This record gives sequence, structure tokens and C-alpha cells, in this order.
Amino acid sequence: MAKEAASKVYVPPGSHDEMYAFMSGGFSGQVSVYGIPSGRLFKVIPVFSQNPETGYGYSEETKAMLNTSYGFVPWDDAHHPEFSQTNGVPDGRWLFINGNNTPRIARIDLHDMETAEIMEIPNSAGNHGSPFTTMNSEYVVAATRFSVPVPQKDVPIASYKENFKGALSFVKVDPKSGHMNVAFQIMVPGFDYDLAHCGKGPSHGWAFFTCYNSEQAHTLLEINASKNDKDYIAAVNWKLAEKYIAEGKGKSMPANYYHNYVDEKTRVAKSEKVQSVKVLDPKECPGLIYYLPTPKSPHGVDVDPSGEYIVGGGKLATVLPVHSFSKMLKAIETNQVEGKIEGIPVLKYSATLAGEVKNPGLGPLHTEFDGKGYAYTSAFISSEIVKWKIGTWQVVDRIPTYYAIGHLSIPGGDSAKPWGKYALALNKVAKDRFLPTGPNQPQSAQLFDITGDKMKLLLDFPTIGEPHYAQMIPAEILTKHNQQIYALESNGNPNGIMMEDDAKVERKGNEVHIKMIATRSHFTPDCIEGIKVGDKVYFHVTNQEQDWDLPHGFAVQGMRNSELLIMPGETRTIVWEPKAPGVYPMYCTDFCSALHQEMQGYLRVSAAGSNVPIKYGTGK
Ligand code: K7E
Ligand code: CUA
Repeated sequence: MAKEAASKVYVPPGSHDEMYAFMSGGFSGQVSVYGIPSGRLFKVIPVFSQNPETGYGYSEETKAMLNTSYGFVPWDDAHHPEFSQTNGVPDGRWLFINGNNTPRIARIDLHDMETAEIMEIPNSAGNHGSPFTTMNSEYVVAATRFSVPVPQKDVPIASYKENFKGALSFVKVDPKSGHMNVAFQIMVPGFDYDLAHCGKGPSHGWAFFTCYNSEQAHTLLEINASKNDKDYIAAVNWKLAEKYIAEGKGKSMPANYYHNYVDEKTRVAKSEKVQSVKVLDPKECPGLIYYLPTPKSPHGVDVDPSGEYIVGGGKLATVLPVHSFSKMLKAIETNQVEGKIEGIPVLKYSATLAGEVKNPGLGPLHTEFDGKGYAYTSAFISSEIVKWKIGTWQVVDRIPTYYAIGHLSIPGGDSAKPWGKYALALNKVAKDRFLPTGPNQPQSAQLFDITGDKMKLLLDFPTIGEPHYAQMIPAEILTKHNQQIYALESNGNPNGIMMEDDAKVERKGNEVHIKMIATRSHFTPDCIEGIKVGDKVYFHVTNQEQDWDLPHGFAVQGMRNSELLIMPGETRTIVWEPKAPGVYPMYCTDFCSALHQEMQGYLRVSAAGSNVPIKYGTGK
């Protein structure tokens, strides 16, 4: 057994993994990149959190990525990585991920696996049901987990029912550049909108959102939001929304949110403030949105590869309800409505239901698909993956997970064409699975072989942060586009230089700007005098290398932000404010050559009023 499993995850030294897994870091705010089936960690991509390892969020080129309407927010809680898609198939261009706490969506460019853009979502609180994509990434969606006063205002919390609203946002993605903008929002009753998935095939043009707390409780939700037998899946016809917007039904509402992106030419991040958002009111937009009753406090909502079936993960439900898209359309056509909530028709449960999976485990959360007619649902409380057949709704297999599984992931498992083969369980609790590491144990991932009738456990491995969700993709889709260097000749950074002859040190008032080259194995300039206490010293360091995998690092003694890790052909800037006269070393932090230790220099700092002139040495 162990031997068989070992042979399936063993990637011999020097060989490559078959797939990539991109896992959210949860409260680490980052994305981590693993190889599958080995479970080897390759990279942490900084997204919502500063990363002193590379200088992300510290360097002048990246700081703007973390600007928000609340100020500079260097952390978030990232839950759902989601690949861009073409015709419903992950295309390897971008990876989107949500920031839950300060509502944001980030876009990672998969060519260099760096964060390229972060869009704040207005009128939202807890951007949890996000950023799930439509079939051609026309949109990524964002649902507010917490309803809040819209627009924000000072009201008693007990006025929840009258004052609190939810927003479902549709963020347009430019098909060429990937640039995002909030196209429109739909104002919805003040429930907790939890998760989302977009339709595909026949249901392309629709998006589905779960909600709990249809009770509209504002305190002790544990009890007060668990009263109703059923909450809802909101089905939104976004193609119709586009029509309403085109007809001018969208009201422009004042807002204040940030759009941060890396400028393509300079590779310097900039922030733009956006000051309005288009809002649709369901009362004025018939046919825009329907509620599908769904037992009970549903969490996940997942659409099968055909686009016909919509699975609700009712975390307190005893069955797993599966809605039928075609039945839903028929129910709309024949007006199978049991009521209306703030203008939104509630369809009859029996009219949209395709079937119920009996005995789906306790606390069913999320479902993924293998493309062979089977669905796999994670059950948090009973800690298992339950495999069932689409159409018969029969459970055909189940396997324990260790412990407390949240999401699971199958390569392409939420797309129109799953690659199948593996299921990855993302478990909340590792408990005794690994060597103890003090009070805090890592979260754990478990890899299963799903090629046979019976699921087989292959591998346990620890993860970074809390990987709520992951996306997996065959490696060759990404490797063929992997970017190895940034071309020096297209370095558009205004402070970048191509040659050592262009290196210089300039004083502008109390700012000192140092344009510096890093190359094996020296800095130019490497000795600088004339810096004074009270100065702001900008190190603009260009890595002149044009070879793959040859970063240089840069750090100064006592610097109070972070190092820089500069990729080949790239310019990064860090600011140093020396506090006391003296001579301070700087050095390269990345062991880049046999003479890496020689890659160093000195900075002379004189007293505030001194008249030591700017002078720099290049060793020549
Ligand atoms: Cu279930 Cu944030 Cu998708 Cu965690 S979420 S598990
Ligand atoms: Cu450059 Cu070490």
C-alpha cells in the first residue's frame, strides 16, 4: 500500500512534477506554489502581505499595490485562487485571488508569477465569495460576506434589517491586459453572501451565490442565523445585467476605492482612486436575480462541468441539494414562485431541484468534479471526501481526511473540462500528522488518487498559512510561458540604468538618489560619502544580469524596512533614513557567485550640518 502510494508521488531528483498547485495562504495573505504529486513547495507569491524576503510591499516599486481607501494595508486574508479561463478551461494566463478582510481582488500574472494588480471592491465587507470567473473571464465576481450600511454611515447595529445591505459585484477583466474594473454591483437584501461560482455551457451568462443568515440576525449568528430551514442560492443573470446597464438602469453611486496595478512599461506599481460605481437595484430590473431555496446555511456553491447542475454545500444540512439549471429556467418561465424578498422572486425548492445526495457526510462544504460524471464533496465535521454520481445522486465512495477538510481541489475541477486524476484535501487541522512544532501546527494538505473506483490516499504535506482553496493545472500549460528574465533593454523604470557608466549619486535637498548597478560580483558605486543624518537615501538598484535564476539582494545595516531581491533586468528601490553618523556596510544577500561575499560596499553618514561632499567610488 505505502509502496504503491510512494511510487505515485515520487518525483526522482532532477525530474519535474506533473502539475502545479496554487494554494491560498488564508491569513498569510499570500499564494504558495507547489508541485503535484510531490507536494514540494516552490515559491510564495506575495499578494496582500508585505514580504521582506523580496521587498514586496516595501520597495518604492511595489508599495502602491497595498494602497486602499483605508490607507496602506499590508495584510489580508486570502481564500480563493481562481485561474482565468478560455471557453471554460483554465488557460494559464492569470490567477485571481480575493482579499477577504479589506475587500480586494488581486491578479497574478502566471508568466512571472508575480502580483500585477489589486482592485478594491466598494460597498463590500468580507470579500469572501470571490473571485470566481466566468467561462472566458469576462468577469470575476465578488460577494459581500458581511452586509453593512450602504453607503457606510453611523447607525445602531440593531437597525440591521432596515439599514444593512449586501452587494454582488461584477469585475470586468480586460481580455488582453487582464486589467480589472468594477463594472457594476447589484444591491441585495442584507444577508451574508458566502460563496460563488459562475455558470458554464447552457448556464454561461449566469452566476450563483450562496447566502446564509436570511434571518438577518446581527448577534450570536451561531444560533440566530441557523433558524431557517433553508437559505438561498442567488442566481444572477449577468448578461441581462449588461443589458440593463447598457439601457442606463445602473445608478452611479459615489464611492471611494483603489485600483493598483503594475505599469507595464515601468513595472512600477501605481494607484488610482475610483470615485463612483454603477449599481443595479433588483426591484427595477425584473429577471436579473432569483433566489433558490437551499438547505441549510449553505457554504459552497459549485457548478458541474456541463453547466446544468448547481450544488449547494449546506453546512448544517443532512442532504446535499443539487439544483438543475434547465428546471430553474422552466420554473422562471412558469412562475413557480413562493414569494418575493425585496423584489427578488423566490423559486420553489421542488421546482428547481434535480436531486438530493443522501448521506453526504456531516458539514458538506465544497464540491469539485472529475469530468467523468462524478462529484467529490468535502465534509468538514465528518472529515471526509464523499464521492457521488451526477444524475443518480448515489454516494459511491468515501474516504477520511486528517482532519477537518475545508475545500478540496481537483485539477480543472471547477471548470468545464476537469483534468481529474488527483484530489487535494485542504485540511484545517494537522494535529498529530506531523512532528510537533509548539502550539501552532501547520495546516495540512492530502493528495488522493481518484483514477479508480476507490479514492486512495497518496501523501500528506504541510502548507503555508491556511489554504482555503487551491487550483491545480498541468505543468506544461505554464512552463511554456515561463518568463526567465526581464529584458534590460526594455527596463522602463525611470531610475533604472543599463550600464555602470550611468551609475550616479545625486542630492536633491535632503533626498539622496543612488542609481546603482548590481552585477556579479560588485555594486557600482560601492563606496558613497556625503550622506547626512536626516537624509532620505533612495537606492535604485538595477540588476544587470540577463541570466535566468540570478537575482541579487541588497541590504544596508540598520535599514528599517526590508532587503531588496532584484530579478535579472529589474530595478527596485528601497529607502534608508540613517539616524546616526558612522560608516555602514551594504551587501548582496543572495549567494550569487563564488565572489558573492565580496559583493559589498560602504556608506559614510555625516552629521546633519556637515559639509562632506557627495562622492562615490566605482573601484576604477
Ligand atoms: Cu470554505 Cu473561505 Cu471557500 Cu475556507 S472557505 S474552507
Ligand atoms: Cu550578488 Cu550575491
